Amino acid sequence: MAGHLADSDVERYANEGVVTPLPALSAAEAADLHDRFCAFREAHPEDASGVLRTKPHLLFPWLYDLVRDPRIVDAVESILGPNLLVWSTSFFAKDAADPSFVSWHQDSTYWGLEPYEILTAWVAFTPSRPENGCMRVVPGSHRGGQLAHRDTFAAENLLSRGQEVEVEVDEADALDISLAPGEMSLHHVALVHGSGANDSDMPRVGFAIRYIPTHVRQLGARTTATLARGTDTYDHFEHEPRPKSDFSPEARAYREASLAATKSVLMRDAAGEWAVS
Ligand SMILES: O=C(O)CCC(=O)C(=O)O
Repeated sequence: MAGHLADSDVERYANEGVVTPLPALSAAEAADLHDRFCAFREAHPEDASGVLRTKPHLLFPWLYDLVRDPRIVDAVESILGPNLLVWSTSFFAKDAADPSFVSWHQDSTYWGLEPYEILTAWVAFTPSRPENGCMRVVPGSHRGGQLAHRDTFAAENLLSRGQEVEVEVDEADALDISLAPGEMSLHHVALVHGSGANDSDMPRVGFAIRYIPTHVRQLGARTTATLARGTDTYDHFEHEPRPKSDFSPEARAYREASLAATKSVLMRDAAGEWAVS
């Protein structure tokens, strides 16, 4: 399983802004997590899209435990160091024959975090391949700095503002992040990435975990984060509690309050509505 990265992977991350594929969980664990995800969606169809898109680890103990799983956090520590917070989590789910897509973008654009020592561990709960709309990245693009973006609020776009880079991305430069269930990729916050529709008969579900070292700051608001490892001497974020049971009223109330602050940062200056919660 992944664990600490080899020096060659750390170097690859520095040069390309991505390391993939890394083994994180067994296929059986990924299948069990996918079953839980599907069971919640079936039981709560009216809540599911919002709840699962933003900080679901505050609602489900099994997701809270996943973001602190040493098989994932060891790999993250190799890049970001020993004191780590989870700033956010999101499911990126596409059903079979689903037109949903993710436009080319950099995560750094609206997150209001500084410095850009931020990475995403994208954990595959199902196979994620070109035919079902796997994530695609432009290796090395994180070294080009922050690019201008425009908001589209396109209906099928899974991003909160439908944001996309204003420069043309040459598809020939893109790398498909093909993952088997239980594998993960790590990508830098300024890496240009996106994904296409799912034209297959197989769902595609990934769980994105956003890690930061404790010295990273949130500009514009005091928000909350989960301590994944080590100690936090900076106190830039209120630490989030582990939910006691699935989707409990206490956990839902805590998450709502947490999102209110985050929303004020993510949607500042936006022309449209908050789309993911
Ligand atoms: O899952 C996808 O297709 C895109 C994921 C993404 O944009 C992200 O993790 O930042």
